[in-house]
Amino acid sequence: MNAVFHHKNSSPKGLVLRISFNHFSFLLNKLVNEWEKIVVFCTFGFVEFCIHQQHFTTSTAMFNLILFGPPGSGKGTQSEKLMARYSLKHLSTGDLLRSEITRQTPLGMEAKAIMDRGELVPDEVVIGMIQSCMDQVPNVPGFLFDGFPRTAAQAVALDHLLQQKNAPIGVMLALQVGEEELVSRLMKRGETSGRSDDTNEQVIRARIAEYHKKTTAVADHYRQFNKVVDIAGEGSIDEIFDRLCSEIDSRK
Ligand code: B4P
Repeated sequence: MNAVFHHKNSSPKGLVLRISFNHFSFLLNKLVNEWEKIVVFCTFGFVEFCIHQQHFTTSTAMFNLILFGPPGSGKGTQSEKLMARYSLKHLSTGDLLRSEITRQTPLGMEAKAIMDRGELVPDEVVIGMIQSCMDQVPNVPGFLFDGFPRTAAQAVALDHLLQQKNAPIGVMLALQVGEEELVSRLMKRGETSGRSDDTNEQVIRARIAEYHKKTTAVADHYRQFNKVVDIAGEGSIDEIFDRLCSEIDSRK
């Protein structure tokens, strides 16, 4: 500022011009110094904009649906009926993992130990399985994701996979069922299913706790795009199916 006061043009008008010029140079200098931060900021902004655009752009080619809910909420049961009605390609990570277990693959053996503790299989394993299944069926009317995504990282990965197809998630239907009802359904299924993760009440409760800890974040992710619809998941299987269908029909 000293330079301003000792400058030969020290009339009030000159002073104002000088101060403005100095202020402008200061800002320009700061801008040049901080250009790297600005480029990074703009890049992140652009990526975020693209993800938001993806969620608000409706594709006429595909309809993708996530059936969401805690273990035992009826995702598998309702998926069977939904894929029959809407000809969607059903992708269940639970079924894919159980098929690996049955075939006794190394992945299946590793997954079984994790599933028997009621924990989630690592993200990279399930994301890889889903990606390879999606690649195998390029021309389908849409996907019905059952039990996937189950973590925030899986949701972001799914968004990326669907972005490549220019076909975002149409809706997430979230089945709401009370904890005691979930435990009772899974214990009952355990009597006949042969599923080792259904026979022990402690494991079932651990799965429900894992859902609250890691999986509810997935609904928060899609809620920001206004894509989540809660569905009452107690009642007869057909009643719940009708509730699901009326939500889908209002969006297709
Ligand atoms: P999943 O196979 O996804 O199965 P689930 O959550 O146990 O059951 P679902 O909700 O499909 O219930 P269902 O219709 O069968 O997961 C199993 C395990 O795999 C996980 O714990 C995890 O370890 C692993 N896993 C899967 N996906 C993963 C991922 N993305 N990331 C990491 N790990 C993953 O219904 C249950 C029972 O209720 C059935 O017996 C059914 O007959 C009954 N039922 C259904 N609807 C009913 C109704 N309306 N009234 C009464 N009973 C009903």
